[in-house]
Amino acid sequence: MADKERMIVVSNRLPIILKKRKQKWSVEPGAGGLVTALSPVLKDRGGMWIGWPGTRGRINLSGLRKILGPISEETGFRIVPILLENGEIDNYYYGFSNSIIWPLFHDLEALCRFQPQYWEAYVRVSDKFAAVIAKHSTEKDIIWVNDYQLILLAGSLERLGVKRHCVFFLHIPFPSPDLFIKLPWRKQIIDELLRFSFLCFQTHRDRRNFIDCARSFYPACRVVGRGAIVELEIKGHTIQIGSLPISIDYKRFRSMASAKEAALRSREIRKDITADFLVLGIDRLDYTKGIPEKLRAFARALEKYPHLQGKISLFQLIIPSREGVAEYGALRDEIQKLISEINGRFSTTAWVPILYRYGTVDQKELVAMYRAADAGFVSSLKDGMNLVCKEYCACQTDYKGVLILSEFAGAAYQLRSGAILINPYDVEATADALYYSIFMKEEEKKNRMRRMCKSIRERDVYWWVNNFLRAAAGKELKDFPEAEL
Ligand code: GDG
Repeated sequence: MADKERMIVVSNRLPIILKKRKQKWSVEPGAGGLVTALSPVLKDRGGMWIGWPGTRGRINLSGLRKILGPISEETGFRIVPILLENGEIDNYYYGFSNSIIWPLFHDLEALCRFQPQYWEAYVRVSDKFAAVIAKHSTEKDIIWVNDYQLILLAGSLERLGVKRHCVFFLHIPFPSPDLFIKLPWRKQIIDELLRFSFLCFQTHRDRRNFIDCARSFYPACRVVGRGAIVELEIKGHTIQIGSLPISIDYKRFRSMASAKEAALRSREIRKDITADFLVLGIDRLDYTKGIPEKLRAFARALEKYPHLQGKISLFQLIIPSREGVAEYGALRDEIQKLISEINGRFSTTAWVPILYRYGTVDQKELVAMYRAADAGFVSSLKDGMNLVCKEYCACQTDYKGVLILSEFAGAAYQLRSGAILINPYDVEATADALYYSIFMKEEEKKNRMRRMCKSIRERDVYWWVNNFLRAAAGKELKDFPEAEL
């Protein structure tokens, strides 16, 4: 494959923010790490991004295309929307994707709702995506499919009789065979994933789980090679299977955090907070993020080490997410109840233990918050990677911040030499980790943070995109210190 082949990125959601005000639609480019990393590649090779704009209800497709035109000029690549009917949103998106695959792949099978109509919609929407991709692409393009909502896409294209070079990245974990086996459509999912020529996971653990699951159906399959990319000989053909940790635009976060504006704003934040030590939690509202576990551990630290009372506060920002799924509403209520119980128990006239905000902030404010915090606290019960912890490190311009990180986040392996790793289910040990992070010597804090920053800087999101595309093209990886990953 030549370097400059066109790239078609496909993901459930388009990297744009669509808003409707007074019956009029407006659109802005999204600001996520994936779009920042892929934009230069898409501009360079040419190509497009295909996905759902996140809209519900009746919307005029030609009107939407008109407002997407100028945005495509701004981003430098075309944006092609796929509209979903209400039933498809309920059964494919909230149903199969977020009430089956999401909980199961995060080891929470008790939350799965194995409804047959969810599977039917999942197949139908994949076929719908395939028809649009077939129309907009040629055999020479590379089709980069992202994430768990679109596992069937290579198969949908094949069934349409359309030959395409399809590669896949899974942003979430892949479960072990014991859990995966519960899925009624387990064999279909394995067979469909095996249709991609390159399949890539966040960590070695996820890749090993996938290979173990594939082996349970095809015991004669064989893994050749070792390291970040291996070959899997299975069902009479060979596919490449990788493990490459996604990352952030380190330089961008670092330079934003180093700016005067961020310094001023972070000082303002600290002035408003009476505690000496500020712990920061930033999570999407999701039961996989271990937010109640984090709050309980924080409360336990206050109880176990009473001299921390008045000295330490947790600022917890929660980003609204999947408000259409019942579990998420219940989780929000549980979190709010816990916060009010903890604050009710410990607050004084001069100090509030947990400061809480439900909503989003702009990226400048986010960076100022990262910079202002003495510790970042990530307590995921399971997480594909977790970018928040990498962003927190990138914003520690003085290297003085401490990262408390769940060992169940994909990032734990890469950051293990600097983070304080915790098991979020272990409330006592997590409370002790908090205590330890407060009283850690400055020199140790700096050494740990320097090690993490080095690793994130060397393996940023550009490194990830380049190596993903090199592997997809069958080339050697670049700047890959095997020993460290
Ligand atoms: C999935 C996987 C994997 C958050 N609040 C605001 C805001 N954010 C941004 C953060 C960060 C992103 O959202 C969250 O990313 P995470 O990786 O932490 O988590 P998921 O959303 O669950 O992502 C995960 C990821 O995909 C990538 O593969 O790492 O494991 O679950 O970038 O900065 N951004 C702004 N305002 C906010 O209020 N601007």
